[in-house]
Amino acid sequence: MTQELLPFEELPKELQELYEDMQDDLYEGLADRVVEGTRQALEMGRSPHEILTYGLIGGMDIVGEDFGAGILFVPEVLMAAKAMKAAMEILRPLLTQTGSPRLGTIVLGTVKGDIHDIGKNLVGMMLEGAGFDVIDVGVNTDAETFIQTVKEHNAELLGMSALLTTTMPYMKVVIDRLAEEGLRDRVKVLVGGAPLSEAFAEDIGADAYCEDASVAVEMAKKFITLKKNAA
Ligand code: B1M
Repeated sequence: MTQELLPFEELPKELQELYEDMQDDLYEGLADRVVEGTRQALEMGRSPHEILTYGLIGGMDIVGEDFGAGILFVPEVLMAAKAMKAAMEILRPLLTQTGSPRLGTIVLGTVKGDIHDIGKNLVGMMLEGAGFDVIDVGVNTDAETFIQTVKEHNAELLGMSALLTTTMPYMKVVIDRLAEEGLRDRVKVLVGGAPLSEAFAEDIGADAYCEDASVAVEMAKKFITLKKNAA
């Protein structure tokens, strides 16, 4: 996932058309066709990273724009999300397969009030593939669940996702509870989600803002290496 991608315009014409068709099919919520396109791209030897970026996330970006503009509504976006998830299931084994030793444990969830989980799931798959044990606490997760799960699994890392401007402040509630429990020093907090920024992450006292799944993997590895070196 961290390898360089060819710019879209430099891909063979046939492949550009395949990804554009996948984007259209995702927009229309045609899960079977998006799955078929994903399989076809894999058969052509394309990487999961490229398929995700151009075929799936590219399509979901257009859905997001039209949703924001009032052209698409919740039922249509749900269909698109379902199609995206179906294709992600095809890529899951490729993204999670790892021969690397276990690096550490991360508790990962979408915060209270928020049910968006596509980005979180993708981050989870990538972390798993990089060698992390991922304890996924799901969506709409309150602070107590995050804290209890961190304790239960003795996790070194906590990852939170938020896609709404109304739910992102809840990340600070979780970080504050972590401090109250005396866990803040030993648990590194990674946050991500489309409306977040570096400045917001810093403001709420998170350890890292992860713009995408690759950055999440990079940051998680960095913190584990620092911890091992300090031991
Ligand atoms: Co929602 N929604 N939605 N939605 N939705 C957004 C977020 C929105 C921007 C759309 C828009 O208006 N343009 C808007 C938010 C506006 C705002 O707050 N500023 C919005 C809204 C308003 C809503 C509702 C309120 C709509 C309503 O009911 N009126 C409602 C809220 C429900 C709730 O949560 N309480 C709602 C509902 C839904 C659906 C259920 C229909 C569906 C979600 C289905 C699902 O997830 N199972 C949905 C979807 C699909 C979207 C958009 C279109 C796509 C999100 C997505 O999956 N992107 C979204 C528009 C957009 O984001 N442009 C939108 C693809 C995914 C791979 O990217 O999640 O950003 P992303 O994840 C990335 C990075 O952000 C990062 O890495 C990921 C991979 O690279 N990352 C992390 C994410 N989490 C991380 C955690 C980490 C690290 C990195 O931890 C370590």
